[in-house]
Amino acid sequence: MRTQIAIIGSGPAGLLLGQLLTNAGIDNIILERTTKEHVLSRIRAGVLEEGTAAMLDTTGAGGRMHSESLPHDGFDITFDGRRHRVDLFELTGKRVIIYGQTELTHDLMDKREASEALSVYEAANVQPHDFESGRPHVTYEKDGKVHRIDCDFIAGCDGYHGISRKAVPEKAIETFERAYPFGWLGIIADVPPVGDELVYANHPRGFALCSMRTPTRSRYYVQVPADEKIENWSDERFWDEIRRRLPEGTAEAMITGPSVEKSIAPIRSFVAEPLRFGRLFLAGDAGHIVPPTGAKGLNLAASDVNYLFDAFHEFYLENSSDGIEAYSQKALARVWKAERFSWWMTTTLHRFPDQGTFGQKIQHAELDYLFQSRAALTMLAENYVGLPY
Ligand code: RFL
Ligand code: PHB
Repeated sequence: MRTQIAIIGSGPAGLLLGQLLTNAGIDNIILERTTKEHVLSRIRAGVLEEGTAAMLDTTGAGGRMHSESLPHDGFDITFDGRRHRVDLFELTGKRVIIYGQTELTHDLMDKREASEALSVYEAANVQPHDFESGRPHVTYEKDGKVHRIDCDFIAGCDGYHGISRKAVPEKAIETFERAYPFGWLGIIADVPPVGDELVYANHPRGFALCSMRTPTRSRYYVQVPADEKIENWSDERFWDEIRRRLPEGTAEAMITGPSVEKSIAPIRSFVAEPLRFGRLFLAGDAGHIVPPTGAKGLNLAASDVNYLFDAFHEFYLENSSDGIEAYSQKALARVWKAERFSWWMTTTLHRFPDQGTFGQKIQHAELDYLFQSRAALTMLAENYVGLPY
């Protein structure tokens, strides 16, 4: 088989890239390790930047997002028993959009099926080859046979645990990492959200977040130790804990119910440099991870894809390699700013075991300052709604 771009991974990065390429008449094949149902069963991001939503629109898959998403003009931060609003729209003229990653992925998969571009699910042992040469190819196994796809370029959109980054020789790649001493225990419940907007809580017992998917489906998180076991968390314990971390009025307004999903996500910051190795490109979680506190992971996958699609478009339709040469540098410049913001949100809102009383006082002063200074609050707001591409 031959294609122009072989895409590894059918998450948001791979699907967005695939659809933009297909719409531009650039041939591509997506290879996905698991099944469509498995990809859709993963509960992840909920907050889209306007730029990400605009990209979904550009692919032609934005219809359902327009009718079902919830635009948010702001969110709240609570500390010291008080609730403070961050008015994103007033501070930046922009809002964010609540639309689950599952829904976005679903819409892109439907669009891809309608366009008849090829996606191979349950492709085992996917392996990129010869990407440092002019003749890259990818092999995979399916139904007991080894298949080979010859291509011009390989897009590694296979997430943090994927094969693309691992296929790069160690001496060609540098990685930067920070692991945090906590995880997020998250649940989904079919109950109305506690309010119209998200609530991020800094509390002596640890961080908590009240989010949502729809007016009848809530998403809640609490900070737990990194080695915490999910079996220790009954629904009752979860609801009891999150209520304790919220101001009285908010806790009282919370409607509880049985969880339909419950899991613990590790929290880390990670960047690989560069993001291009000859004819192999990394995009999305394959190249970088952010802690979810700033809601940036999926949005960064989208901005990488924006640069990468432009690069391929320039190559095939304008006969120029400039975009390809510049991809890594352009994408990393935006990635590092989102890394900084996500690290800052995480540091400001979580309890750290080794923080001590000095650290707590500094954190408190930081939050106090934030709500006394329009400049400080604007810094938060313009990062949260998304920096320009
Ligand atoms: P994905 O979604 O991990 O998709 C990668 C795909 O590649 C496949 N794959 C392979 N395929 C073939 N061969 C291999 N060897 C393969 N190895 C892996 C996988 O099966 C998968 O289908 O990466 P992508 O596309 O880069 O998308 C990134 C986002 O998923 C991620 O950044 C976000 O979910 C992060 N995130 C959030 N981001 C936001 O922008 N806003 C949020 O509100 C937000 N909340 C979150 C989050 C992530 C969370 N978790 C669980 C880590 C909340 C949480 C709890
Ligand atoms: C979510 O709804 O899953 C969510 C929202 C905001 C975040 C992280 C996750 O910062």
